[in-house]
Amino acid sequence: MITLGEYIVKKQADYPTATGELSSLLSSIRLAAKVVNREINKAGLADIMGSVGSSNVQGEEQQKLDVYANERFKAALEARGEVCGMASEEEEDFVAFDSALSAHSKYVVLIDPLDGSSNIDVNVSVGTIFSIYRRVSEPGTPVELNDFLQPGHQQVAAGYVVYGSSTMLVYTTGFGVNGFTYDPSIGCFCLSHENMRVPQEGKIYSINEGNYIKFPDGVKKYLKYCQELDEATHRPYTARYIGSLVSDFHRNLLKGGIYIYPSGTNSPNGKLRLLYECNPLAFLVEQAGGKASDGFRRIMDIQPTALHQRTPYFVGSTQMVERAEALMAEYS
Ligand code: AHM
Ligand code: MG
Repeated sequence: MITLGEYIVKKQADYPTATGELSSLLSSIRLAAKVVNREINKAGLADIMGSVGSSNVQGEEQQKLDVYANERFKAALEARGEVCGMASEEEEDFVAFDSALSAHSKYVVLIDPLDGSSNIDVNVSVGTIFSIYRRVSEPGTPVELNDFLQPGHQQVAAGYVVYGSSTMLVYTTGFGVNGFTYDPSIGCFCLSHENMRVPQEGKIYSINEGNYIKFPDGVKKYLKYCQELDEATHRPYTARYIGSLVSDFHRNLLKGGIYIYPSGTNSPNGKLRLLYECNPLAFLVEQAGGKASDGFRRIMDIQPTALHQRTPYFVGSTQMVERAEALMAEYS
């Protein structure tokens, strides 16, 4: 059995020039994930469910656990000084860590501390999504907005934690994707899914079909394709939508499938955030052999212009995403 801590150290040893900063940063995320996991497991018992009565920068109601997870990850990232700043879905501006140690760090972290948090009250899986970049400004100077507005292909590492029927941490540093399942009896994440690969073709499609009337024609055509009868291609496909991105993504990564959050008539860029949700999962899916697109172009090639920017999102098995893109090109 290999624990996540051992795995991080082992991988660092493969790179003699590595300074250990990234390893230490990943260890901080691992620690915060355990603390957040403990709280989520208690939801329903302690007074930690429900809303705090305030909204985040996107005007969405903040749940108590959103705020808690944001504070825990922020504290863990700041404590050891391996990160010079953090941007979070829950905060309007990026946060600069200004201790002497932090200011000289070369990494920034972008995070959705608790994705799908509206599902907590009903005991459905939620997740944390994180993304790590090397800063572009000079270490030692204050961190800048430009350090956070980098295209996804510049990511150094990315991952997610899914707090589900078991809790898992899945991450990549650009050399494949590995998954670790949390064993609460020993308090460790243990390597359970080595070198994860997403099937090129799948049978699951995940989309909030209640919004059908608002979808672009290309998406409507793709949904029709998914629902047609054709034995050779195993259609009709199966619809699965948890409404918790990390869980939907995780299932499709393991089984093969496509997740779509398209534009809508009132939301030209869809709902999901490029920096906190789409880019990190795009890095993971590409590392696993899959694809992530906004319907027309590679997600990780989009140059961000704002911290909380949204984008339509098509992610999963390569052949499924490519078919959806072809229909988008033809009809949308
Ligand atoms: P959140 O970051 O506010 O939790 O929103 C993101 C979530 C995703 O987890 C999920 O896939 C999506 O919103 C569901 O949206 P909808 O309810 O519109 O289908
Ligand atoms: Mg989210």
